[in-house]
Amino acid sequence: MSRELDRRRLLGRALAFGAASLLPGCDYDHLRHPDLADRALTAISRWNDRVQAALFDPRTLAPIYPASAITRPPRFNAFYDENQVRVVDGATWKLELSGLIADKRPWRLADLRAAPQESQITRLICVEGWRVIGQWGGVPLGWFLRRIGADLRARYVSFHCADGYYESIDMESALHPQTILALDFLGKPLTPPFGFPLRLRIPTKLGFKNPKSVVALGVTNVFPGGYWVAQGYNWFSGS
Ligand SMILES: Nc1nc2c(c(=O)[nH]1)N[C@H]1C(S)=C(S)[C@@H](COP(=O)(O)O)O[C@H]1N2
Ligand SMILES: [Mo]
Repeated sequence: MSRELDRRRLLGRALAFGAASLLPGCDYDHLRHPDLADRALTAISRWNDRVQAALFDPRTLAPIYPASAITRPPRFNAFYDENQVRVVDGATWKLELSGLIADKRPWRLADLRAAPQESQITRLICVEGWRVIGQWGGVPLGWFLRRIGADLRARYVSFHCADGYYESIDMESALHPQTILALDFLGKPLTPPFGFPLRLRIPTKLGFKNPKSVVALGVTNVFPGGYWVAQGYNWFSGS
């Protein structure tokens, strides 16, 4: 068995194990001992995070697709309905910076537009059981973190959104070449439902780790968690 296959099998098992801890409505003993079971499952999930982080190879690229494979129309998802999306004003919007960063001056949209841009046609997978292929363009997060003098040895990069959503990723995934601060979808500025003016686009992780309408970015060694992680989803959530 090749090293790559070996890695994939192990990863598959780690993911399956993680997924099993999320099965809803099962008549397990944990229904009678919710606290104990919750703590055990959280411990398993955190162990799972460590296994996934150890298996993550920052050189492995997520699959890329031809333009003909793009899903039209795109599919919206959030913890509310599309007609409840709050519209961010691009003219006054700022990306606030905090934590282990040398230059914490906020970035405006024009500053980000002037930075190097990357475009990718990749797949977004939602834990609800659907997937879409889209084309996102924007500033590589690794470039951005270096530019602001982020401590690249820190463990986490966190994101806060206009709608109160929040997420965080490990530094290695943040520095992955396909991880971008996306400004564009199909070559045009993101629309409000899909994360205007800026969303994280990280094709090596599940959909919920792609926060939309980001307003603040932090670099930290203190585990920041995330909206769905707080509901019991696995944090690393590679895809
Ligand atoms: N701000 C914000 N970002 C978010 C969410 C959210 O509720 N609010 N939902 C996440 C989930 S669960 C998914 S699957 C993707 C969906 O992205 P899409 O609307 O581009 O398909 O956005 C993620 N980012
Ligand atoms: Mo999702």
